[in-house]
Formats: sequence, C-alpha cells, structure tokens
Amino acid sequence: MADFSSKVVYQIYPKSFMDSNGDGLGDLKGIIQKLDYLKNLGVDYLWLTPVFVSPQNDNGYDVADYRSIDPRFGTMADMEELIREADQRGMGLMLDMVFNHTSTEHEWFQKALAGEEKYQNYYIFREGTPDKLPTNWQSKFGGPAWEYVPSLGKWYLHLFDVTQADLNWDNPEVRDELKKVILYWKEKGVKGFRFDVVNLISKPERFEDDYEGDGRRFYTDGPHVHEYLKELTRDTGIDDMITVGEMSSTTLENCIRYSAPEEKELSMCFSFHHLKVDYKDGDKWKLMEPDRMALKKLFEKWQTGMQEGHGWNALFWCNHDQPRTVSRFGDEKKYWKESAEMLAASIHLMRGTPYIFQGEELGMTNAHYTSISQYRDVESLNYYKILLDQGKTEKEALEILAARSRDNGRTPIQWTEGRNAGFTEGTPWLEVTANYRKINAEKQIGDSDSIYAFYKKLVALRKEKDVISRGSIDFLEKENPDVLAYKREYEENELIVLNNLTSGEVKIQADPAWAGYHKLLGNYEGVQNDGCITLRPFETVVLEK
Ligand code: TEU
Repeated sequence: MADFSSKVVYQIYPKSFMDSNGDGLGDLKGIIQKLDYLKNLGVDYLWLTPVFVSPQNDNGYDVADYRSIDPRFGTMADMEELIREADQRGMGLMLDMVFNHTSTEHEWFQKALAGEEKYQNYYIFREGTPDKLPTNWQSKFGGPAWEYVPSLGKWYLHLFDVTQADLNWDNPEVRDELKKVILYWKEKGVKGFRFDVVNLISKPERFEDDYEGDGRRFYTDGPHVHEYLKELTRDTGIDDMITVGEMSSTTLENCIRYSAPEEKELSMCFSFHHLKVDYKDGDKWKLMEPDRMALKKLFEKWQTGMQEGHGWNALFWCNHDQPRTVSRFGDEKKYWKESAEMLAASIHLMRGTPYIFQGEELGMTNAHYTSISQYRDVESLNYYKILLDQGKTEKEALEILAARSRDNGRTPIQWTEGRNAGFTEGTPWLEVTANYRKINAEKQIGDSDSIYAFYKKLVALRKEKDVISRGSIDFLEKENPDVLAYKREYEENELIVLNNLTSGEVKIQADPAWAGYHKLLGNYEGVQNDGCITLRPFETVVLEK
C-alpha cells in the first residue's frame, strides 16, 4: 500500500461547485474552469461526489448507472477532459463509489422488480406480507428500512432512502459486477476512490429485530466486511491507489483493520465520532453546544489508537453531509477568520491525510435558511416532517434544520461578490448563502492574510515537513477542555500545536524548552509567552523546535 501522508485531498460537490452553462447546477466543465484555483491551493487529489446517471433523489448517491455521466453534469468527454486537465496540473481524480446500494432505477433493480430471480439475488429481498416488516430496523433517513413490493410479495432492504436499495454483497456476482466498475474507471485514468458507507456492505446472516437501537449494530462493520474489502482491492489491483472508506458508526478496532497497510483493504478511513459531540443523547436532531472535552478525547483516542495500530485517518471537519465547521465549532460572527483558521490548523497538523471540503478554505458558513422551501436535501425534508409529527413547532423544526441540515454544506461556492456569487448565470438549484459579498474567493485569493492563504500555507507545510506528514503524535493539556494541544515528533524535529477552542483567552503553562522554539505558524501576531502562554480567542500557535 502506498503512503499518502504528504497528500491533501479536496472534495468537490459538483452540483454546487461551478455552473458553466447557466442551468443553475454545477457541472464538470465548471470544475475544469476552476482547476487553476485548485492547483494554486496546492492540493493533490480531487474527490468528486457522484456524477453518475441518477434520479438524484439523494443527489447522486442513488446511482442508476455506474458507467455513465449524468447529463446534468456533462458528458463522458467532459469527464475524460477533466481527468486529463487535472492530471496535467499534477492532481489526480478520485471518484465516489456508492456500492452499498443502487438506485431503484438501476437496471439490476428493475430486472429484480420484473421478477428475474438472478437480480433479486443482487439485493436483499425477504418474502412476507404487507402487514409485517421483516425487522424493525430504521432507515438512516427516517422511517422503516424495508419497503414492500406487492407484485412480488416481498420486502427489500434500504438503509437509506426508499429509492436506494441495499446490494447483496454475499452474492459473488454482485462483487464481480462492482469490481468491473472499478476497473472501468481505473482504465479511464482515475487515480483513487472514495467508498460510500462501505462498512455497511456486509449484512448479518440472520435478520432480527433490534430492541436496543435502529438495527445498526447488526450490519455495521458486518461479518464479512474485511474479507470483501480485501477481495475488492486485490482483484482490482487498487492497493497502490488512494482509497478512502466512509465508515458509519464504526469502531477504532475495525478502522485499524480497514486502513493498516498490511491488511491491504483501504488507504484510510473517515470516521464520524468527533462530529457527534454536539448531538444531545447522540441524536442529530437534538441540539446541544459542542462538548469540547468529548471532542478532545475522541481526537486523542483516534489519533493515538490509529498510530498504535498502524491505521491511517482521513482528517476532516466538513463534507457534503455536515454543517460548516466555522458555524459549528467556531464563531462565524465575531471571530470568523480566527476560528476558521484555528479549526484548519487543528486538524491539518495531525497524523493523517487532510481533506478540504469545497468552500471550507474560504471560511464559508452555514446557509441560515428560514423557510422549509429553501431546503432540497431528502434527509432534511424527511426529518422536518418527523420533527413536526413529534410535536415541534415549525419554528423549532426550522431552527434544528438551520443547525443540522446537510444543505448547510451544499450551498453554491462563493466565487465573487457578483450575482449568485459568480456560481451561475441562471437560478441556483440551492440558494446562495447571503454573506457572499463578504465571503468569496475573489476577495481572498490575492490576500496573503486570508483564510484561503492560511489553508494554502497548511497544504505547503505538509509537503515541506516530514514532522507533519510522518511524525508521531502525543497529546498535551489533556485535561483542559479549552485547548486542543499536541506534539509531533520526527527524528530530531518537533512541533508543538496549541489551539484555543474558545472565544475567551486561555492561559496554559509553557514547557520551559519552548522558549527556544520559533513560531512556525499562527493566526495572530507574535506569541504571548511569559512562562505561561496566553492564547487569544480561537488562537492557534505552532512552535517548531
Ligand atoms: O453518507 C452516509 C451517512 O451515514 C450520512 O449521510 C448520514 O446519513 C447523515 O449524516 C445522517 O445524518 C453517505 C453519503 O455521504 C451521503 O451523502 C449519502 O446520502 C449516504 O451515504 C447514502 O448514500
């Protein structure tokens, strides 16, 4: 397995990145127009969320044909051009493989519905009657995880939307079909893959009701998942390519196995525990201020645990399913720039491969929508209804969505202060966030003191310094909930990274040795060190030995 420790990945959500033809949806040609912007940032890989033919009920995560480009995004020729043009700029393309499920519009599912047994075995069908669900499992988007097909007298499993039917990985024909998809894109020059919810692919042998939860304990990190991943990697020869698995509700032990090089499964894992520290009672739809101590403990557990087990973390705050980090863990009003930069440094200097989600490098914020008509995401629309059914008022439900909706991360990229933030000449599919005149790329690119410039510095530093890419990590200030601090070491080199997670000043005891260190990076002038270091609001200070 290759080493991706000095690489940085940039995630593109094509629908919201750049629209080249005025239809209000971003497209592949739009991405090509912005490749120089990405090259200037210095990133190595571009991960594109799905652009395959799809009814778009879940914005492309409902794939109807893994080998064709959805015309909304462009053509295969556009994709080939994008691969070539990115390549010429030293950036590799990563595609999103949604292999846990297909759209119900996929040819396989359609044949299954038409009664072909071969294709029914591609999915998880259970005989039954409409009055009795096979199990009480819940879909991750709300409601039961099973749907009845009267014409067949069978139920099918969908862990996500009702139009996303789960594939049966226990069927070797399914595994072979999916391998062919990988080989097809590899042939086209794609340099890596992201595997959607890949730790959910192996379902249990027996299906039983869950009296403790929503069913996830039965199919998460399931019985054959490691075996299937090894087989996929081996048979497609992708062991030297960058591969990242999205791991839903996973464990450290499993992620070590998924990503330790000797296992030859994946190069790294996304895990989400650190992004649940503001879920009250573990429920995404119950609001709570982030628990900073819990956040610190999780980073410590995953960083040191993966280090000990030779696993490898994907480092991230943001993606297309998450609210914007500056709105969530920072202060987008009073300390917008300071907190965006501190949050960036706090994860980019950890052990792992950092991911930048489009717009994060500009400090883009949550959408602040105030009406349900502004939302597009299937999960948000489902939960809006569920919240109202639970007795919440419209105002309360909208407040929850404003904090938690996946659309917060999906608003169009703010390129300029012009119309529609320069994203489209037409009507954007999802409203642009109102602050685009203040927050946009045009303003930041030329400014050496911008959030964008700060991200650019972080990307460059990872390439210059082995201590960042390869160093060991050890946590400091472990009992202090306000400061996320760690030490990185590699041979004679050492970095001390101090992050104030709060909007107040925080004092910490300085190690006398640090007096001889110099400041490598920070988001304020100087360092306030008189034996104690006083960190200013959301300050990040990086000291180098
Ligand atoms: O996400 C998996 C996933 O578990 C989250 O989307 C989760 O459902 C959400 O945060 C719940 O609050 C992946 C993709 O990233 C997502 O966009 C897809 O909708 C999902 O899989 C299904 O393919």
